[in-house]
Amino acid sequence: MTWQATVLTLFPGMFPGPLGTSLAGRGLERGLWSLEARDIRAVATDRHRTVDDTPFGGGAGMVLRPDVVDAACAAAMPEGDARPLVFLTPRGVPLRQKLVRELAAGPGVVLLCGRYEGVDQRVVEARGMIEVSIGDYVLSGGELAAMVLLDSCVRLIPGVMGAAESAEEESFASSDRGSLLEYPHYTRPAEWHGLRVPEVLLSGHHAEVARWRREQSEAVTRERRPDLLTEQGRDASARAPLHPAASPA
Ligand code: 6GU
Repeated sequence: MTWQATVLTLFPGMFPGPLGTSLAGRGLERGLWSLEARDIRAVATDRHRTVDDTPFGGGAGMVLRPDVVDAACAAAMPEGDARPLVFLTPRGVPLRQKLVRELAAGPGVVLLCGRYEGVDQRVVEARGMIEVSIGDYVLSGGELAAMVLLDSCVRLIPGVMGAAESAEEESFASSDRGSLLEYPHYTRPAEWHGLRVPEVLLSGHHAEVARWRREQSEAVTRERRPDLLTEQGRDASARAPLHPAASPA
């Protein structure tokens, strides 16, 4: 019944971290979801608890060994565990609200956090891992990305969000890439340092407010995220080749 998150990491002390506070933390305390951070190093068998080795073919950095990662997965997932296994890596498919909704609707997730240069690709494929990235920038490990993914899922679990916070109306809410960025928000005072709140919001004309907000949403989306307005942009991740080098020019 409880949505179960297991994180496989070399730095279990990073969890729950920020997920232990705010909405997610309250949901955790109330048993609406669970979080287990497991140390990958705990399954290493040799004297030095080795988890990584140098990359075949040469190059910088270290690669997590497939036997160690496989043992960590096996130890974390009981026989018949139906939870998807997600590997956080900048090589992954971009995280979108559609995937977040799908993961949140299931039994939970097992998250593998990469460190060093990466994880041996054989265990990634043998375990059928979904490779996910949270954006086009490089983090020093998958742990912060795992927290981002978990936060985005947990807020969709029934009961986690209070009445005050609505999961609806927000940017990407209705159909993720088919939606618009949010309109700007204002509260009291109506004048601050000589700056007035847009008069239409004080008018009490609900239809005009709705129209102004829609126009603002369209304008900011056109300015910042024109890709969200075109079918091409919406479908870009679906059509993105898994192996760019092999795609036609
Ligand atoms: Cl999932 N991991 C790392 N290390 N860097 C990232 C990322 C993930 N997503 C964006 N950058």
